[in-house]
Amino acid sequence: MGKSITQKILEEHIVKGNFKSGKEIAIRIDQTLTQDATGTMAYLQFETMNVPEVKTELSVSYVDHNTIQIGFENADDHRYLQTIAEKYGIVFSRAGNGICHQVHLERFGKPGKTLLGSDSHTPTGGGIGMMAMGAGGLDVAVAMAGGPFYITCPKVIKINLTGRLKSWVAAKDVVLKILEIFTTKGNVGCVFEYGGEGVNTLSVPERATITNMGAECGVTTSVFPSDEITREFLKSQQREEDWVELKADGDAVYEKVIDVDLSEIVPLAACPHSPGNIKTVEELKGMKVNQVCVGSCTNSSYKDLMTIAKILKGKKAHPDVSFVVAPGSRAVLQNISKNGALGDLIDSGARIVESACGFCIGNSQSPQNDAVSVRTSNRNFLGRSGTKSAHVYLTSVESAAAAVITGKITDPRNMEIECPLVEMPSEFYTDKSMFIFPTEEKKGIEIYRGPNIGNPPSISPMPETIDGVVTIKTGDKTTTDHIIPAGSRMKYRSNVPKYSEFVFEILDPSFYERASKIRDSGKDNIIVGGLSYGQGSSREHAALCPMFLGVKAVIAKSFERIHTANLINFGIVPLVFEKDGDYNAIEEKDEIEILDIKKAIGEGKSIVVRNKTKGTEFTVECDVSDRQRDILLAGGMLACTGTD
Ligand code: MIC
Ligand code: SF4
Repeated sequence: MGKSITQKILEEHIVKGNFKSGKEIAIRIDQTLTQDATGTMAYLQFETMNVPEVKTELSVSYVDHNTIQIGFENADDHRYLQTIAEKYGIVFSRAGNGICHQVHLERFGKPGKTLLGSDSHTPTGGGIGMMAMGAGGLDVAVAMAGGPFYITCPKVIKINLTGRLKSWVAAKDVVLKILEIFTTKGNVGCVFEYGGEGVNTLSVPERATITNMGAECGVTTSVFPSDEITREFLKSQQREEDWVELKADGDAVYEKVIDVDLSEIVPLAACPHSPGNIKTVEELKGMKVNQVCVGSCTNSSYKDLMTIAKILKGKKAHPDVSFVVAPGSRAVLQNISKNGALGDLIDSGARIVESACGFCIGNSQSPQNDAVSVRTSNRNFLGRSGTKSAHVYLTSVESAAAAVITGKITDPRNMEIECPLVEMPSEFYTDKSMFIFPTEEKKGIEIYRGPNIGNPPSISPMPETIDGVVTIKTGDKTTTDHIIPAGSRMKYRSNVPKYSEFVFEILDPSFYERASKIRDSGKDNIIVGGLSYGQGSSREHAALCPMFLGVKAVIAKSFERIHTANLINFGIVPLVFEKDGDYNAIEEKDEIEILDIKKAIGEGKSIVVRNKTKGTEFTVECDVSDRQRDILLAGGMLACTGTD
């Protein structure tokens, strides 16, 4: 029986278990990446593992999220990260060098390798044929220390691409189409594997846009073959030696095959407040636009920036549109500066901002109240832009350019302009001077710890019975941005007690006070959620801060993969309603008792939950592996052995 690309890469890396979908497997990790906002906690945890240096083939620490804030916190954190990198043999990518995923694709990604990143958009590496997955910082720390990474062996779904994209339709529209088909929920435990003739029409950056935003579907990752196009890309980055061919066998077996004809796709947009809320740009046309932001790890490659520069050459941004461009990497910026395209962008009125996450995570460029903001990024969750009343529409660079010119949402096909053709250079200008590579002498460096760096939080073993209060009840698709906001609050990532003050801020600003009172009274806090709880980011703070506030369990209709792992790593029990309807019968402030939780975890049996306020009972399930059971019982991963 033939094998898929996914099976080939995973089998080569399996250290425990077999390739059998639905079963837990442990895999060896070749490369890791961290970014600053998740990195400080990951390295604090790594330090507790007492390993003299990282054991991976390559580990890179990027600074790209918190780069331009007021106050000492970020700068102190950067220094901590730099000294940690030097001490433990990690490559350090300095602030300004670019967004981790874009830079990793350009400089380090290798087909056939496994990559684990403390960022949910790590699957960007699937564009170059990697098995690239997002995880919480603690799981990445374990991988750096030489431990395996555990996943549920995925179901592989083939997305068979045929045809060719029409003018003005982009890779972003392809992934928005995929989001329309699969939505943002119900895809946990799957991998999207791309194949078919249409693959040959897409460049590596276009493939990376597609795998990047697969994260919004909740899949484990997405992957493309590694072919001649991949080889050309690596060659142009002066890395041809990193190329290997990677393709699925002709008779590979898939869970299901979905056909997508590229020639039928039209410009699309994800409407507020979910990346899965898809409409055609044509349907939205005429809506007045206040802001356009081009960039983020989804759409900030050389190809993207050349596309917008060519469209805007000789034109001006509409006077009512605030227009910013954030190149994905310093290399992209250097290349468009050397060929003159940067000048065309500046002439058009673009405000060139730093090569960093910036607007995407809401730590700059928050739009005006009630604004319509058109962005090329991947998430438009409520409040993520920093302005709760704003309406964020996610589109391709082409559709964003049309909005810049007209000041309205406009189908780019209706502009009377010729569609730009961007050739990928045969050789990119490269300059590694913003990386700090590890050397033997640097290993003796003293680690810098500013006052913003706390200690990893302490943990307590699982109680016999969870006896608590429903502190908050949320709806379907509760994202990690709802649970713990980023943006202006992100500078407290290394300071858990302070950051915890903002848990659920966007949904209920009184949560912190109420949860602290319940915890201090000796009771447990319990969260109730709907479908797909924990969508979005890999930020382990969405588990860590609730843990600090005494949250012991989350009862939901279903959970997302990375968040489930984070909850378990921090000793919070993820419980699933056996009957979805029981969700309706439970309310905020209800007093709840989960009896014999210690005994029931991992037995795969129904667990009885007593609602003392209502005088009712219902059942939930805790479907975890034996390994996860041990972690939960110990109160979290840090109490376990660490690396095996
Ligand atoms: C995001 O896009 O939400 C982030 C910010 O990159 C997160 C990581 C974080 O919260 O630090 C992610 O995608 O995992
Ligand atoms: Fe950065 Fe945005 Fe990409 Fe997250 S999604 S890594 S915040 S650019």
